[in-house]
Amino acid sequence: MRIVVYHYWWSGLSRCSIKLFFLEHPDLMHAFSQASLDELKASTRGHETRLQLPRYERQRAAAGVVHLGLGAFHRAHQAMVFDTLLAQGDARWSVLGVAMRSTALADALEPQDGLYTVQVASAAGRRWQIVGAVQKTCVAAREPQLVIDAIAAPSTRWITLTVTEKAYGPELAALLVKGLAARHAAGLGGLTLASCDNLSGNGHKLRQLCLDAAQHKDAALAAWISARCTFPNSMVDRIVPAATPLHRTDAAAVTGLDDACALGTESFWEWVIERDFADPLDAAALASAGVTVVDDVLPFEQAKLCMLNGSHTAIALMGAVMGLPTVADCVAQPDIHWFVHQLMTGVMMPQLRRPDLPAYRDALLARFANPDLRHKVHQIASDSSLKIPLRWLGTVQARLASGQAVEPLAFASAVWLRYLLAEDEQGQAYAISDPLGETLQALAQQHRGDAAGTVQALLALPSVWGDALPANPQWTSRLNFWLERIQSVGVAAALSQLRAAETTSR
Ligand code: CS2
Repeated sequence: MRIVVYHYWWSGLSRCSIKLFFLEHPDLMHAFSQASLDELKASTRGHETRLQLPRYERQRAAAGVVHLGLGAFHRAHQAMVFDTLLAQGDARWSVLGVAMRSTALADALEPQDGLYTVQVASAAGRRWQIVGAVQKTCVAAREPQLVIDAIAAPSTRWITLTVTEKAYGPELAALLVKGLAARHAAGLGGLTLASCDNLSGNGHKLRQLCLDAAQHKDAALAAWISARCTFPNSMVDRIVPAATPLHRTDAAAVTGLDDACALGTESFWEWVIERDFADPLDAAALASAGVTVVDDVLPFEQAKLCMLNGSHTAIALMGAVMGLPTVADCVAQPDIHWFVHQLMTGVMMPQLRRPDLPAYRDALLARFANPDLRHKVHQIASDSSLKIPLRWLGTVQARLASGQAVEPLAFASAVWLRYLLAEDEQGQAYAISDPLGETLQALAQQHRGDAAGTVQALLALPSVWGDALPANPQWTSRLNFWLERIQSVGVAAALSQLRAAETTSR
């Protein structure tokens, strides 16, 4: 079958026709597993141009990495770095992928022997890669002892985490500390615990969380963690939208295999991590796979959190309210493109230290415009009550402290308040996925149509705004102003007004 596909491909038949062929003949599509990968390797040897396969011997050694938070991002980012290291012959980097709660992905990967296909799309075209780094999967909520045993296994050297902002709490700490306690009791060496979540000082936060929990349990354990385990701060970057059925049919058209876990991403990726490893030799290993190892990650982390994630949140909220489905649809609107360029150039860049910020900004704008990603605004808008403080509010506070205007971010914050009505400007309802969702939505509904009342009620949430902002008259009056404009004329017209005002004031 695969030979037939390759023949079609080379003979100029479009992927689209091959996709249709598979849709008509699903029975001819092979299930995906190590055995079918081996067949594919044999039939394509020497002919890989747009399809890259894991040609190393998989499952030779026990997993060296326990990853918490198995999802699309890990599979298209850290797991692909580990795949490169495995392909270089370093067998220590295969992964036990732990989903924290949801069982679907872990259970779909298991019969596929952990294998999945990633479509990498850029202006230069598309390519596909089958990733072999994930050796096994499990679910922490269902099999906690498996995770604890894996953390305490002699082969384990690293724990990586993509558990999202909201998971940095007692439950995560308890799981990690149980595993580390078992490791300590077994007399094994320490680990590198690398948080890959979009938090500032993510390593420091994780370290504090673990040490606080360990201290409660056993002071000797806390001392061992502090002395033997490391928690490097890091910045991770790659845009990885949630997988859709289209990724599955696209991948099948190329591989002839039915991959229930296929996903897509962009060609850009970055992992900048502090030189702080339980095994110092890991710095060279990671660097050989394209990771940037630095002494201070802060300039990279702040630039990414503000310029990429901060813009993302603003774009997503505007798009959600205006009824624009994807990030690319949003930045194709000239006023939204202007807003993002202005937010980065005029507001964020002056306070950032990453080298060559204008080039970084231009690359970000091009990445946002990538039409192949189909990155849904509602995916990014989820958990905004946790993302806004990390992505926007440091900048707002710095600007208020130096007497500067807060305009672009006051506008974006007003859009968030409008977003909380859970209905776009065409009257289409949407779900708000946020730990504070019910409270936020109830407050927005209660004050519907009353800008000042909405601002007052929603600013009274210290977990989002802290204590100083709600009491700042400049901040509250600009929020009132923009929410009133958005309510009266809609986001697009209010945005044109902002653009006209900012252009004349310069
Ligand atoms: C996004 C991030 O969903 C979101 O909040 O801003 O997932 C973003 O795509 C990644 O951080 C890119 O590296």
